[in-house]
Amino acid sequence: PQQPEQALALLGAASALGAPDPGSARGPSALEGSGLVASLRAAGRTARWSATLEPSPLSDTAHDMRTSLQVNGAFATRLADAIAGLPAGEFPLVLGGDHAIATGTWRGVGHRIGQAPGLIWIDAHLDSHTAHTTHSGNIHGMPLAALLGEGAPELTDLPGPCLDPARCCVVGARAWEAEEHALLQRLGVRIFTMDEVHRRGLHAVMGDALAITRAGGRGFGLSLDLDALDPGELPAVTCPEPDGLGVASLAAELRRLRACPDFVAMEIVEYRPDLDPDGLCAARIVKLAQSALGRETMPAPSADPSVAKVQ
Ligand code: NNH
Ligand code: MN
Ligand code: MN
Ligand code: MN
Repeated sequence: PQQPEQALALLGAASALGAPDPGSARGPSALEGSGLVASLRAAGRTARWSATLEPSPLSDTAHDMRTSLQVNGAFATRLADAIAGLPAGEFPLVLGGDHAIATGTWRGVGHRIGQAPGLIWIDAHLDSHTAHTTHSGNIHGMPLAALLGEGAPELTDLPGPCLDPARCCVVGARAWEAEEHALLQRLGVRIFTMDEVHRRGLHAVMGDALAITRAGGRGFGLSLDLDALDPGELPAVTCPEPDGLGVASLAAELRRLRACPDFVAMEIVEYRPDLDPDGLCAARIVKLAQSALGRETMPAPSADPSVAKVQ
């Protein structure tokens, strides 16, 4: 099982530099405020909020593509360095921010474990545009391509290895443009669409996703874009897409990650607290994090007051 003695190191990545709306930059502070650390402790884990990275104040003057690539690449580099620099025994849980931060997260994780991790990318979208194919101009539509070494050098010249397409997959996809789909097909990245989830069930699909990304046992991670979930249950995201995953069914599948000793890092992105006035989405996000990262078996009641205190 996932080493329960491994402490969780939560790392905020407060950047919305890749998105069309600034709202996701407040994601880390909102999740911190909603008790994410305490909830993970209540689920049996040692956890600490290690830091929150903020973009340089000069960054929001980004208007043209070159500047956008530069400021997003600079932020991703700082994030990769921060992850690579975490103490060896800790498990990084990165909280976005928009999905462009993933460009830094997984290079930093690769640097940390000394090889490219496998990666499950749960998302309504494919995030595999380059600066040449993007329709929107938004960098959060590009991070998976960048992690695979495709696209502008600002997003690919980072510390740590690029991902191996044979050990990556996308789960929950239902909205994409032709060019990014063609890129993933050419590279051989397995795409589990929502249609396939409906046809085969999420359990079977996640079983395949785990087999692909865990092949070789060299470590794998999960990048969870919250827009993969159905907007009926999780509307507080920048790009909601109808017909998504249910919170309860995804939570049930994420519990399988607890049993994986080679699960090395997780990130959760695209939360928009400005669209979540009552905190309902935040509570669902906490539940998803607890499902993936909670201790496999709850510890027996203990006389130790520091353990008894957490509920
Ligand atoms: N494919 C679209 C674009 O490139 C949407 C990307 N938006 C996301 N990705 N939220 O996960 O702009
Ligand atoms: Mn995404
Ligand atoms: Mn998405
Ligand atoms: Mn459907």
